[in-house]
Amino acid sequence: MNDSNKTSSAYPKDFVWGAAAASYQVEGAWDADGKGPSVWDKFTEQKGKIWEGHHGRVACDHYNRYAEDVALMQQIGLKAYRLSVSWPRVLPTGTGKVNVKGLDFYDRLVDELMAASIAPWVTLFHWDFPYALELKGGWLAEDSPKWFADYTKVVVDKLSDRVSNWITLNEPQIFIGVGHGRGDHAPGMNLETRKVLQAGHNTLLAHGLAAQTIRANAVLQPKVGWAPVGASHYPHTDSQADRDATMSAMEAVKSWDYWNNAWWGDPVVFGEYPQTGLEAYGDSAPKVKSGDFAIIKQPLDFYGCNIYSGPAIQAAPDGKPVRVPTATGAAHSHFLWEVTPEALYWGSKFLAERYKLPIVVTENGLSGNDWVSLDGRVHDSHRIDFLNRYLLCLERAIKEGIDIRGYFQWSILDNFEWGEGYKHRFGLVHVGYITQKRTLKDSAYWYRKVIESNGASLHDFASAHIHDYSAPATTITSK
Ligand code: GCO
Repeated sequence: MNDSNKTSSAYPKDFVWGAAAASYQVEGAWDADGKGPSVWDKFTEQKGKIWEGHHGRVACDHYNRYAEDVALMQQIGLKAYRLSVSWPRVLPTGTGKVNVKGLDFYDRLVDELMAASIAPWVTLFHWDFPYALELKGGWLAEDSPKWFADYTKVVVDKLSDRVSNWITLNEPQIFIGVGHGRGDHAPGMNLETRKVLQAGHNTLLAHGLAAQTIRANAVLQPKVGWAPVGASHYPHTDSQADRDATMSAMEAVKSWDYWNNAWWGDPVVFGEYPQTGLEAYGDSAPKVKSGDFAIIKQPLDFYGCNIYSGPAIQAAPDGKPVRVPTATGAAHSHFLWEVTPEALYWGSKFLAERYKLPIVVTENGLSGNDWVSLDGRVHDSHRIDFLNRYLLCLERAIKEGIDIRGYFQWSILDNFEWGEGYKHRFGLVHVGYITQKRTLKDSAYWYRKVIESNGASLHDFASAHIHDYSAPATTITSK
């Protein structure tokens, strides 16, 4: 069944169709023009930490090629570009003297985006913490929230006459949980839960102070949000029991990890840690000073979410959520993340219902092993199908009245994927890391049509069998 020639979609007329990247992953110029080292510059120097010993010293050389990259964004027809600012490029030692040349790079980048009618969405922290401050305790230091607020003011003073969309932190679940708990992200710590959660508490204070700083100093009326990555799931069947179990799985806080929604989102929106989390973490819960939650809980204009994949959930006989094993032969990315478009619908629905804020999908995309074919094109048909399915599920949320404001495809460029180095390609644009040659992938041309049609072209080849796609092998259904 096709409903091609559909001329409209449920996407709102002013929907923000964007793409994202992050400073350490694309900029390179790791020590150019006065930039100070970040914890990722240091972590990638350590043998065995990064696949094939890769690092971000050059990356996509976006620091020097930003004008060419913005021209490609314009060719794709992006309405917005989500960039992040490198804290140590702006403040080489994290506090004190501003590096004017470093700040000027972002000034030029924002001007280039404005000239291309692409709205700059600025993430203040996407993991490249100043190494000089790491030596002073990093996120464990009691002063870290203040350090972050002072850095925020430097960026807001420079860019807020043109930038009005601000994201404070990207994925505290990862830079705290994986960087300070598991240790396979920078700064590479393996701390006990109590210390990990204390560092996490400081990042929540940093978020709150940054939000206050933006609102107190921005020239243009700011819209402030953040970009966490929580657990996203979808129900194995449409039964009420499975739906309820799915929602409770997305609310849960597990004592053995930090990858959840509520531990991070509740303080920011409700001004308290969730009871489920306090029970799960017990004595390891952070010390909260009086007044902390008044700082952390700041009014937000949107709730960002990075959603890629999330397993199916079914209700056990007692109603408790049980993860459904991945079906044999299920589709997955190069990262081996299962392709689960329904998770984008259910994850957005859960967050919108819990936090009653407009939702912005701040990241979603597919890692592939793309290459330039003999015809000079990059035929990433899997990414096109992936994005089409996810965006149809996002449209379902919009149709049901969920206030979804925007979508940032991860990523505009193939880039440095943290511990995996350059193994995975997420870009709409292929980057030849030796030649730095850019090639628009087929998905870039496809995304341009989606943007031009405001989502209508998603229906050009949609199938009625979208949900068969994730049906476990044992229950092939035919509708
Ligand atoms: C993250 C980060 C991005 C990643 C992307 C793919 O979510 O881990 O925000 O920097 O590169 O999500 O993993």
